Amino acid sequence: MEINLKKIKAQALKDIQAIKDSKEWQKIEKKYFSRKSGELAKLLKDIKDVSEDLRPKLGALANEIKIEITNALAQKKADLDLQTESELEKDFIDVTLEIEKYKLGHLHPMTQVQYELEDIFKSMGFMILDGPELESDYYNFEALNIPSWHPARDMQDTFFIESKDKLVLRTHTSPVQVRAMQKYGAPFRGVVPGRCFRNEATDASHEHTFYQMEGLMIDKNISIANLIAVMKELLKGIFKRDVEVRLRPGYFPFVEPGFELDIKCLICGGKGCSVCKQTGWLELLPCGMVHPNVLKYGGIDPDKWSGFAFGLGTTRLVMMKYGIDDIRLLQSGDLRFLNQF
Ligand code: FA5
Repeated sequence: MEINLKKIKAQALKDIQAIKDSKEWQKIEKKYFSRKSGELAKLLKDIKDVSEDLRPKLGALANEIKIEITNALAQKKADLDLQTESELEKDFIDVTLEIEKYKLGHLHPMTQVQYELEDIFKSMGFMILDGPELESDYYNFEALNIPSWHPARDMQDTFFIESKDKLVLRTHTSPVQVRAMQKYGAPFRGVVPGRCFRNEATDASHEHTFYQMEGLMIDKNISIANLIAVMKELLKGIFKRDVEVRLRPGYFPFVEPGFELDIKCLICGGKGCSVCKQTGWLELLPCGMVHPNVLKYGGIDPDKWSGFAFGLGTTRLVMMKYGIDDIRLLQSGDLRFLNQF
């Protein structure tokens, strides 16, 4: 038996040395270690039949040889950088498997409508302007003919910022009127899309943060007829159908005369609902002829030039365009709502 063990060892080491690839490696491993037919396994089984006095010596020798062959096999595997079938299976990557596709987002309905409005106004020769959201008290109120003592300040409940420069979160986009006049002078045509803030008790049509688009046109002999023509062009471009509007007098210290352009509520068709506060009409587009004082603040001579201005409530326009019955949905970040646009 001792001779047999030594023969197996010699043969095994020879076999192992001759291995060239993973297939051969596995064949040799099976030849010696297979539980049923492996040569070492068979011999180890036979040890239990030898006499008791020889058994410990032979057992120890068999174990030593087993370890030597195991080490030689492991060394060969490392030398050839081989992987067994089960290892290969573990590393297998199915490159044909479908991965989850990227879900492309889209523009928020507010942004979509803002871009549409910009296109409409660009086609009429208006430039697109920007202005600061954190605005000075001067541009937000003073330069718009609303001095600090004026009761009209109550019309727009404001977030004041504690600062020596008297800053406010702008309550409307109108401050850019005077900024634009100072920068570009007359004649001028421009719109200012942007975010505004008010200290509001929110409801179906009022948010603390909402969007407006200011419009300003200054030239020689500008009249209310020009104002109405531009408003009609704007509503036709956005709604792509006839919508009923009404013009009524409205008070804003920075226009004279001033108007409110209301749109018949498209949510209830004019019957009355929570969005139009049961009136059937929704205040959408305050406007008017620029007050001479405001032209002066902008450095423009009111005896030579005149102009109109408007402050479109873009968030409410979006509600009317898409039939949204609660303004708060627009800033909710709820994908079930947003994915509909
Ligand atoms: C103004 O803000 C004036 N600056 C508009 C203006 C500009 C008048 C130029 C004349 C000339 P008013 O406070 O009405 O006006 O707001 C204008 C529009 O903004 C409203 O018609 C409404 O559509 C929208 N709006 C006002 N407050 C809110 C609010 N809390 N939530 C949503 N939309 C609002």
